[in-house]
Amino acid sequence: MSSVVLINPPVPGKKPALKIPALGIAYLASALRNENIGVKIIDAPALGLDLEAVSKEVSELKPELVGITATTPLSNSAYQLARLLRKEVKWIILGGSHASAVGNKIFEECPELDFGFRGEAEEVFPAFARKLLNGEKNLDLPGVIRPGRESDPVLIPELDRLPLPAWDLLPMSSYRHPLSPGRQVATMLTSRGCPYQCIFCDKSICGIRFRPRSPEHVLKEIELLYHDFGVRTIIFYDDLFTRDLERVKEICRKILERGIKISWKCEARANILNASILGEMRKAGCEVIAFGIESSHQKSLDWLNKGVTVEQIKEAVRLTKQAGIKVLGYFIFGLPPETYEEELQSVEFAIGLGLDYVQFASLSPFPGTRLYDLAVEKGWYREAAGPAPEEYGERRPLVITDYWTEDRLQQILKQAYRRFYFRPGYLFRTALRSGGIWDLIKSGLNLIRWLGRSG
Ligand code: B12
Ligand code: SF4
Repeated sequence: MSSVVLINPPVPGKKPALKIPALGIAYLASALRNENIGVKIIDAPALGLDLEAVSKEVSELKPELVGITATTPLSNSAYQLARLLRKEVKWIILGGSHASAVGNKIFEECPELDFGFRGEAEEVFPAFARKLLNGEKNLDLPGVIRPGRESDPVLIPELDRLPLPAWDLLPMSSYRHPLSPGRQVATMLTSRGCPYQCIFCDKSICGIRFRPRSPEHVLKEIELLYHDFGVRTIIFYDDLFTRDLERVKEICRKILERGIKISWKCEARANILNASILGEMRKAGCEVIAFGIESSHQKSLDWLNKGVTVEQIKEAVRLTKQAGIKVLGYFIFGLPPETYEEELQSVEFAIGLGLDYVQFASLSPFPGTRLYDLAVEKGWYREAAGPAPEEYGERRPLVITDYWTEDRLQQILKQAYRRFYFRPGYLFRTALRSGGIWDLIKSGLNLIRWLGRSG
């Protein structure tokens, strides 16, 4: 019997093309286990479980405490689960980016919850769970919220003191990433936090201070994944992997030195890279870098407070491609400073830059962002499945203005995807790269399905 079950709730809608580890609850499971608290993880999206199947599994495990993680788009799914489990579980706690962003509001949205948690929980949650299981009364620890009690999000200052995620409790063989078909994939965070202030970014969990793990601590995890779990592709989801280029260089050097043959992807900002580090990254297995390009118009980059210029984007993409690394560009549509025609110019810009992949998404004011406050103030805030990836849940916030109606957004996204991906030259190059037309049909369609739906 496990005292605690941690759940990544089901994603409603279609089968997700992307299945990646629920890293946050894997960290928590590891911390609980270090304190000898029995714990199991149910990663419902990875296992393809729906709400009923998760509820059945929980009934069999009979935990006293259930912890659910949720982003805002998944909060409805988490709430439905809490309702289903209410009768059979003694305590239910919600953590993750939604609870961190909205705090006490989660209890209005879902009275079935007993507690919530704001921020990073590896250090507090085991102590909290222990107190709860021991029947103690004073449970008001930092980050813990309950109806009527608010708390500030907790940030862990020193990441090297955290245990590695409990990889052995995750359904590793279920994970896959369309950019690496057929390979065992894992995700990692080698740092947390980012000092930039893009208006659409939710800082309520990782905060604005860049907190790196040391290269040695990072390598410990890479080696574990490589040797013990057969991982051959790692996706680094750090907010700002390239904040400290000396650290990146050291990580690359150690990967090579230890003979680890992995391919990896990271996210980067266009104003930070240079040719020399890109060369080191390529040698160490970096295959794809994703840049938040957002728009080809400087007025929009400024409006989004990106802190990047169009010239820097062009240069970063040129250098990355020159280093032999593929480029994925994220773009945002439905930007109030832009017209439909200007957004089409961003698509031509993406084509002109020779991007290998793009993801186009609608502008979304998530709680916890400056954009959210602005959207509420201007009356632009709407919640809808809308022109958004249905696999990301039904609670997607949108910016809807007199000009950027849902229909117009829908139309631009469709047109943009068609224009970028269904070019004969692009399809031909992708077919060559993926080993021929049949491989493209097998793996490439999955890729296009993912690119067309996420972001
Ligand atoms: C990796 C990632 C993804 C992956 C998801 C992988 C997965 N299976 O989880 C992919 C690419 C699919 C993705 C998609 C999306 N993402 Co995303 N993503 C991230 C990213 C970069 C890292 C998440 C992560 O692994 N963090 C590391 C772990 C350690 O943190 P954690 O999961 O939050 O868990 C900690 C705490 O939250 C807490 N905790 C978590 N769960 C629980 C549960 C309990 C019981 C307790 C006590 C504590 C607790 O303790 C954990 C350990 O410290 C974050 C940014 C960030 N810095 O967190 C954005 C982020 C979570 N994503 C975000 C968004 C908006 C999206 C999308 C809508 C895409 C988009 N931009 O339009 C979709 C929605 C997906 C969905 N279904 O929810 C926002 C969420 C904002 C919000 N208010 O919800 C974030 C915060 C980005 C941002 N800064 O704005 N994402
Ligand atoms: S979007 Fe990226 S660069 Fe901008 S603030 Fe968030 S993490 Fe930092």
